[in-house]
Amino acid sequence: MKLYTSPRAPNPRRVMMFMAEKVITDIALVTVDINAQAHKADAFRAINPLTTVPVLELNDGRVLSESRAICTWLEGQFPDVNLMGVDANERAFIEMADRRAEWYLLVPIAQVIRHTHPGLAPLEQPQFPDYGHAQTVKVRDYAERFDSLLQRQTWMAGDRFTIADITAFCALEFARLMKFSPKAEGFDALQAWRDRVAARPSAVAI
Ligand SMILES: N[C@@H](CCC(=O)N[C@@H](CS)C(=O)NCC(=O)O)C(=O)O
Repeated sequence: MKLYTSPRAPNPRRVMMFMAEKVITDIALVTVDINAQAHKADAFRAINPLTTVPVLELNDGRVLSESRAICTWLEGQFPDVNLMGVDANERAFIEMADRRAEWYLLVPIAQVIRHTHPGLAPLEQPQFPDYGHAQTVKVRDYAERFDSLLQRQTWMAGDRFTIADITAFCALEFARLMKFSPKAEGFDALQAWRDRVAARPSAVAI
């Protein structure tokens, strides 16, 4: 198996952190330099026509190219250290938390950075800085709601660490590029949660 990944990019990081939590070490890592547009080359297009990372190539040649789908597959193959729920009841609530982290943190953060950061210009053409700055308001608004949630519970999906914490953490790490800090915003519960996640060994997996 091969995981096509790219250092510092938030979606590959989600999968790398998920693998680190499960201590999966026997998947070969192939670095794709998206800043150098390696993902737009014919060789990579043949693997993933959507030209995004991460991509997991299975031993039978099939390819998974959505972070959550990759994690679902890994969860099935490496069930120890459950991160996605032990039954349909828990899976539904963890999926809800994970999709909220993705849609209300990672996506708006990515939109801000992709449309305002010069370093992302090679990937986002044309950039619309006004649109990007407008998304900053949404990031703050959603972050405040996550802060409220974390005043009532320890982890994104409730009382244990799950994939939802990985998605939200990778989103907030990426948000450093837009100089967003929960602490500076006064979101103390979100900051304390972020620090809890950052203390895990998997948090260094990029
Ligand atoms: N929905 C996809 C999103 C993948 C994605 O957008 N990956 C980014 C890196 S974080 C990428 O490959 N960007 C390349 C580009 O924008 O050209 C997933 O969850 O895997």
